[in-house]
This record gives sequence, C-alpha cells and structure tokens, in this order.
Amino acid sequence: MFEKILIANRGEIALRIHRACREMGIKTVAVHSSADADAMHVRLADESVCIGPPSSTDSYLNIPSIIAAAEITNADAIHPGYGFLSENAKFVDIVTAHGIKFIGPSADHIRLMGDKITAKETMRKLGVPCVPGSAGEVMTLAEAAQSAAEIGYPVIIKASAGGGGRGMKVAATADDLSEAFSSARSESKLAVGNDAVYMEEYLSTPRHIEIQILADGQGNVVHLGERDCSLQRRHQKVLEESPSPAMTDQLRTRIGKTVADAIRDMNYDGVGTIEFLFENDEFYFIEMNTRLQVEHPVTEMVTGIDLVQAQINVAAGYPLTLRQEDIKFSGHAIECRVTAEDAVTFAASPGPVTEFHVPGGLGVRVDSALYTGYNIPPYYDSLIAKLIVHSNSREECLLRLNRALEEFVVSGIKTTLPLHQEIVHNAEFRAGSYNIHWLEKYLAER
Ligand code: MV4
Repeated sequence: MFEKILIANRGEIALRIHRACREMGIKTVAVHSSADADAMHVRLADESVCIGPPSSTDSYLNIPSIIAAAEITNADAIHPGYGFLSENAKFVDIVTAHGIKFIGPSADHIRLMGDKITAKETMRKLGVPCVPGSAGEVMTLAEAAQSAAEIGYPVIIKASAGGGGRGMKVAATADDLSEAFSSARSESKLAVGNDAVYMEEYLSTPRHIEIQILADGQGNVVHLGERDCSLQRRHQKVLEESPSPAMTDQLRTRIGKTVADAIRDMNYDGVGTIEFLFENDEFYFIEMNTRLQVEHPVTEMVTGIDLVQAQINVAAGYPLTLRQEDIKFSGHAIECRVTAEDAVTFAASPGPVTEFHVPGGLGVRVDSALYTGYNIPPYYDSLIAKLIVHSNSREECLLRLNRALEEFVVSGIKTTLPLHQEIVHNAEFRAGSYNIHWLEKYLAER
C-alpha cells in the first residue's frame, strides 16, 4: 500500500480524499495556491506545499509545481480528485515517468474517452447502446446533410473534444443545418482547439442517468447502480439522486451488466462513470468520465462502499474482492450541491463566512471544507458544500432532506440553499417526473 499520497486538489474533495487516506493509515500531502493557505484541506493534511499564485492555471493546473511537491515530500502516489488535472492524459504520462502512481485509469483510457467519437465507437463495438448518429466525424456540410437525412431531424451536432455542452448545436430542420454545423465547429475550435464534430439524433426529453463502475484491471468489474443527474442549470448539476425515480430493478440489472462487461473488455481500471440519456425506458450512451465524480457520495450512501478507498486499493494493485452479487442497493439518497451564489440570480458570492452550522442526525452527511471565519476566495469553483441525505425510501428521504435544509445555516455570503428548499417542496420534483429540461424551465417561470 502507498505510504503517502499527494492530493492535487482543493476544497471538499481534497478533504474527502484526506479522510479516506487517514482511515487507511496513509499520510497525506496537501498542495495549495497562495490564496488557499488557510484552507481546511491544508490544515488537516500531514504536510503541505504552496504550488503557486491564486490563478488555477498557475497552481492547481501547474504540472511542474505539483511534480516538484510530490518529489520534495516523497509522495508515492497522486490523487487528482475531480476537475483540474483529473482527466489530463499528459499529466498521467508525466506522473508515471517520475515513478509516481496516478490514482486513476491509464493515460490511454483517459485519451480514448476524452475523444467523444472514439469513446462512442469503442462503447458501440462493446455492445453498449448508443444514440443513433453519424459514423464518426462529420467533416463537410455535404456529409452533415447526408448524415442528418439518414438520422432524421432534429439532430444535434457535438464537439468530439467537447464536454459540458460546449460546441453543441441542435438543427431542428434541414434549414438550420448549415448554421448549426459551422457554429458547432467554430465554437469547438475556440473552446478546445479542435473542430472535429459528430452528429446524433436529438432526444427531446431524456433524463441524464449515469452508471458508476469500479474495476481493478485484473478482470474484476462491478457496477454500483445509477445516479439520476437530470437537475442541471447551464450544464452544471444541481441535485443528484439514487435510485433514479425512473428506474426499475430489471432495467438497472440489464444496463449494469452491459456496462460492466464493456468495462471488463476494455481492461479499464479504477472508478468510472458511464453517462446515458434515458428516454422511454431506453438507455443511450453519450460519454464516459474517467474520474471520481462530485456526486459519488450518493452511490456510497446506497451501497455502503467507500469509493475513494476502493479507488486507492485498486490503484495500489489489490484485486477487487467485491463481487456483483455482494452489492446490495439500500434505500434512497439525494445530494444537494450548495454553491456560494445568489439563489435567484446565480451571481457569485465569495467572501467571509460569519456563521457555518451544518445539519446532522441519522442519514445526514455534509461534505464541505468550510468553517466559520473562512474567507471564500473568488478564484475557484463556487461549490461550498454537498448535503447528502439517505433514508429507506424516496418519500422518507425527501422528509429528511427538508429537515436537514431547515437546520443548515451559512451566513455572510449568499448560497443556493433557498433554491434547494424550493425544489424539495415542488410537486413535480416530489413526483419524480422530471427530465434534463425541468430545472431550467422551472427557473425561467418562477
Ligand atoms: C444530447 C441531448 C439530446 N440528444 N444528445 C449536453 C451535455 C452533453 N454532455 C450531452 N448533452 C446533451 N446531449 C442527444 N443526442 C441533450 C443534451 C443536454 C443535456 C444532457 C444532460 C444533462 C443536461 C442537458 C441539458 C441540455 C442538453
């Protein structure tokens, strides 16, 4: 097992990883920007190294600084968390070349899944259902027109190197195609420096459902069920739950087996998430994330499995002892992402936190690096806390979530806690009858 892990991240996820390490008897190294010297992840780690000025580009994305910090402290592995360098294949190559273990999949798997065209082609060949679409890249407008005619309108044009909805355009009819095709390409070129695009049938009202997998690269793969992440605003998830209100045991078992088989065939190792659009009881693969995700606690609560400890174990070369039949899904979990933003305008609200009181009690978990007196710096992601609630049924989970939200106090800054209170009281949300457009529509009409 590793003796010391460098955590190449900040905020609640750095703390989350530190906690897993501590319980496993592994020492931790925190890295931080000059703006984060007083951050909780720095306070709790065994050692810390300042890796640069406030800007992420110069600190949490600064590869030479992070490698130097690992060498100085003699860390034998690096955990990237989510965001930052977590899906950067070049970083994995450099970490590996320095004789340090990257806690995550191989650089090749990250590259394969980072290119959405090769990701989809790989999954299709391995028997995973995909959205009907073009055979790979669409290079010219003529090709786009032919492909769209075969698929049928409406179609969606996506950037192969994209993600988070960047460079994504819908063409409702043939009249919209030329404009959609050229703007998808130029947006993609601008955002990711690559103008390769592909095309799919546009699904009008799907849910976003993702399957969590855990693999050891030694032939052992398990799936840990689904998370429904349909509640999003501008491609940022707001609330996630498991099980999905739209799922059945039969559908879960079937897609879970399909996904686990594909991941085994790929020889993938580590944790991963396979994202689907789900409409009329059918799954359509869209993308795979090769990292630990923000919403992983929802899965931890319903399976009882510590995903970060599992991730560290497989990275250290221990085979998975867990078998699919050992995994029991118990009850219901909901995660609310609390951000330092105005709950109505979504204007950023960094600054000093004068009061921070978290809810507690049975089935309530708060993952946060905040403390009373902390000054939230303006340079990073606005996530300040994840409230995760677990109970026996969705109904009881909603009652518990409402109770926990009532107890939660954050003063000095604005937060999205009031938005979560609105959502938990909303009849449509309570009925579970929502899709990927529900939240934006609700926000536009409220
Ligand atoms: C789609 C789609 C409809 N049809 N693909 C948006 C981000 C990207 N990762 C995938 N996205 C979508 N792909 C087809 N063929 C609709 C979306 C989409 C969406 C997906 C998940 C969650 C929220 C969304 C909001 C708008 C559009």
